[in-house]
Amino acid sequence: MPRYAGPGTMFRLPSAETAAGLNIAIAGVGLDIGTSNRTGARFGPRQIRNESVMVRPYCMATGAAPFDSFQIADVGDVALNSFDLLKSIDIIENFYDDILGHDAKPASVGGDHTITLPILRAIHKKHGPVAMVHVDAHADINDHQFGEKIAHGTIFRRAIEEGLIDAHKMVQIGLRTTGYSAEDFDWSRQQGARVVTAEECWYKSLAPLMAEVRDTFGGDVPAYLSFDIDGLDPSVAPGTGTPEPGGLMASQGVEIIRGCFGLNLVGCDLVEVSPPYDTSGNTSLLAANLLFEMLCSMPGCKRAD
Ligand SMILES: [Mn+2]
Repeated sequence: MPRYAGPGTMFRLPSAETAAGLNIAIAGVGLDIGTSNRTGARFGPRQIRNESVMVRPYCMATGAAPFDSFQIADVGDVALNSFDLLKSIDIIENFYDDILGHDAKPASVGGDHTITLPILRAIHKKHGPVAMVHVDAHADINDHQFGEKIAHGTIFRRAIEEGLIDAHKMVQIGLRTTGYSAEDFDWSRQQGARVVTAEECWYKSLAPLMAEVRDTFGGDVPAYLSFDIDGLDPSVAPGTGTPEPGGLMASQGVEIIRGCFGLNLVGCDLVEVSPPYDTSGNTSLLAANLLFEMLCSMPGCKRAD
């Protein structure tokens, strides 16, 4: 598959030409022409790779050892057409068809949230509809943005309409601030999704919520974790295109990801890091650590006794 291999690899892992022989393929998708406001997420994969060099191989809290558990490599970045969103969507879907054709699970780094739609289209062909854990400040369920059906704020409506997600097994966590109408989050609820606003998360551990999610989803149904960094508060993750105040703490983001262990995760993504707005590098550093936690939550990841 055409790809761009940037400098360095995620977590200093081996680089691979394809996902052949891998359990998990880490891929970068530097798309940011689906954004409605500030761009820059195209630089996410390379900056998160840079900041990932200090991520060590063992999780001290859970004992998880993803690199002892799985064959994981960095398969590089999807070679996008930065002039054409719809062509890029098709290019991404083809890239993920190839990863999934090798029976590898994709762990993706965006890029803006538009990338999740073609990834889910590819996953649907292999696994059918997925259960969804969606962390975000926004529901991303607009019918259109500026008249466009595909953009970073419409993808979960498209994915539900296309049957890619089982909306009765969907939870959206961290939604908040201002909407285009007071009913903005209701469409998700009408489809059967559970909406957990940021206010419902304030001052709390999210471990009990995730225990409920595991009960609802079960351990067999294919599940997907889509983590928009803007679900977290701008005080911990300012480097993103559409920051919103009153978001989740970094520790709550970690709890959500750790709480996915026990689900049958078939893929995950971390999106919307925009390095030009990440002047300290800390948003990318946090993103690298969250991506590591996602690997730790993949089914079958070994834990120390
Ligand atoms: Mn989003």
